Amino acid sequence: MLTTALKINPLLPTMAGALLLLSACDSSTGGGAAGDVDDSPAAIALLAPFTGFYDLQDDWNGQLGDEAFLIIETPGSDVISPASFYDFDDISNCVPITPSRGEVTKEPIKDLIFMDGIFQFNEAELTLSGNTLTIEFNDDADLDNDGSTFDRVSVTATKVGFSQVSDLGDSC
Ligand SMILES: [Ca+2]
Repeated sequence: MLTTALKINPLLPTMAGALLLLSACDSSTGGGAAGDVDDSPAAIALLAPFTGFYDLQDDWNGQLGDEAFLIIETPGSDVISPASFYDFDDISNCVPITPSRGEVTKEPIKDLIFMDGIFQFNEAELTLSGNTLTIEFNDDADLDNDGSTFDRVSVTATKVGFSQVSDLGDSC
């Protein structure tokens, strides 16, 4: 399975390496490793539950049958969780090789979780309830079709038991 993944996705070795590195960091934080910021361990503890693979509802962007996936990685010692957004190609039935990349962080003062850098979700705030992730963002593309691009909308995604990009499907 790994051989196939390496063949279809040249990004995977880098990603696997990064995940290994993050796992290594993860085990050391159990001992209360000091961060640059006093509240780093608390912030990492808030970010950690968001780690995972999320399947967005089929009509997340107002189009039935348009599936997408969001991957949030384990937060690093820099208190940032890298995020990748894969808008599944429902016509060719494949996963784009290059995702939209961003990062998930804790708001400096409040216990809010933000996601930046993924253009589909401008100024996004994330909340998690069980396995359901809610992404609230500025409706720049008028996904709710109310004629306004100045409103906030939200979509939900369900955490799924995937562990690598190749689990999402064949690469385009
Ligand atoms: Ca709107």
